[in-house]
Formats: sequence, C-alpha cells, structure tokens
Amino acid sequence: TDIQGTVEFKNVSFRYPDGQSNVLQNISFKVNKGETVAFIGSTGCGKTSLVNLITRFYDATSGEVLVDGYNVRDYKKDELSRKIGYVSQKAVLFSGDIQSNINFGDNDADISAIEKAISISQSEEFVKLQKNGLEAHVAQGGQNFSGGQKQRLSIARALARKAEIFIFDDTFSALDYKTDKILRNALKTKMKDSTCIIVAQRIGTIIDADQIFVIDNGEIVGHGTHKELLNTCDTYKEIAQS
Ligand code: DGT
Ligand code: MG
Repeated sequence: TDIQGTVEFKNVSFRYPDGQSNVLQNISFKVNKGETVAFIGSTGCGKTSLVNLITRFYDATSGEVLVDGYNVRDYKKDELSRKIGYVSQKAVLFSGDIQSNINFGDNDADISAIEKAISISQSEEFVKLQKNGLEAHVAQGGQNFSGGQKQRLSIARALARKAEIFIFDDTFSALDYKTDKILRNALKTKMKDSTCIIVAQRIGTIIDADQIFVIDNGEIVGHGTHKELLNTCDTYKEIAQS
C-alpha cells in the first residue's frame, strides 16, 4: 500500500535524557514511499538526533514519529528494525569475518543477497583481494579495514536486509568523490522502490534528492529541491558555496 515506506514527523521536539535543552524543535515533515530525502546542516545541528528517533534509539520528547502511518512506539522492537536498513555515522564492524559482519543481528540474508549487497556497496574489489574472500578475518572494530572500506561494508549490511526504508547517516562523506558517485548510482538502481533518508555534508551527495531539509540549530530552516533552496534558503546557499 501507499503507506508502506513512509516516514512522518509531527511537531517533534527532542531533548536528550541527560540534556539541558531541546536539540530538535518542532520538526514536521513527510517522506513518501520511494522518495529520496536528504537532511543537511552544520555539525551539531541535530541530524543524527533526528534519524535516531526513526530507529527508536531515542524517543521523541513530544510530538509523533510515524513509520508506515503508525507511531514508532506502537511497534515491537524487531518489527520496526526489520523495516529499516540503517547505516550509522560511524561505521561499526565486529570481530569475525566479512560474511558474519554483513549478516549481523537479525539479518537472515542468504549468500546471493550478501553477494549482491557486496557488489552494490562497491565492496567487491577489496573483498576479492582478501585471501579468504567473504570469510576474510575482520579484527575487533574493523581495524584491518580503511574508513571507506568499513563504511562500504556497513552499507552492504544494510542492503542485505529486505528493508523498505534506508537511512544513511553521513555515510558518503568518508568516501572519495568518485566512489561516492558510483555508489549512489548503484543505490539508485537497487532502491527504486525503497524510501531513502540521507544525512549529508556535501551538496553533491544530495543534489538529486526529491526533498531536501536544511537543519539549523535543531530546526528546519529550509525545504525544497536543490534548485528551489538555492533561491529560498540562505543557509543552504552558504553550504553550497563552502
Ligand atoms: P554532525 O554529525 O557532527 O554533523 O552533527 P549532527 O547534526 O548529527 O548533530 P547531533 O544530532 O549529533 O547533535 C545535536 C546536538 O545534540 C548537539 O548539540 C550535541 C547533542 N548531543 C548529541 N548526542 C548527545 C547525547 O547523547 N547526549 C546529550 N546530552 N547531547 C547530545
Ligand atoms: Mg551526526
């Protein structure tokens, strides 16, 4: 149905349990099924806090967060996490091998899904170079992989799920420009029908997004497409020129 793959915030404000004041203030937006939506804004403006409310790492202090039309609080934990493919800002790898890292948690991907995820995430080349391929050793914290390789493997982990909503928290800035571009093209093909929420630093990463939200100090200060925002939002213009 049309409600599947939608995310909506209704007047959401958020203060960390140990925090003094709101880090998100009256956030409202709607992401339609299959859309690519981006959040951009300076460091500390609240982007990670915002996407963490979708996955329920935290709960909104007030207002409503809806996934597929239902308040996230009404889902069982695994029911919500099954819907969402999440790539955190800091790539996390665990000691084990590549395959177990991609199949982490409640993933139950088969080998063909894993290989596909490896391919789309542009990990194939460096995985092939490993002596044991998918069974190659991953050290604690993924120390034997580069930042960009770790980032791509965590993308593969998210892609291996049959999620309807994907969240990429600043996933692409750890990659060089060329890899970023190739990867996003591959994702576009794979994710035609999936909803995609991207937190970004670079304008180039989000230029094609259906909707862009500009966040400043916990508030939405601009909303539109890239072209629209260049004409309507000073904060966006500043980011574009930096
Ligand atoms: P980034 O990743 O550097 O581009 O920054 P954002 O936009 O992801 O910012 P975010 O959401 O991590 O932080 C927003 C504000 O919330 C910032 O003032 C720091 C604060 N904050 C983040 N995590 C915590 C936390 O665990 N506890 C408290 N009390 N404050 C936090
Ligand atoms: Mg962040």
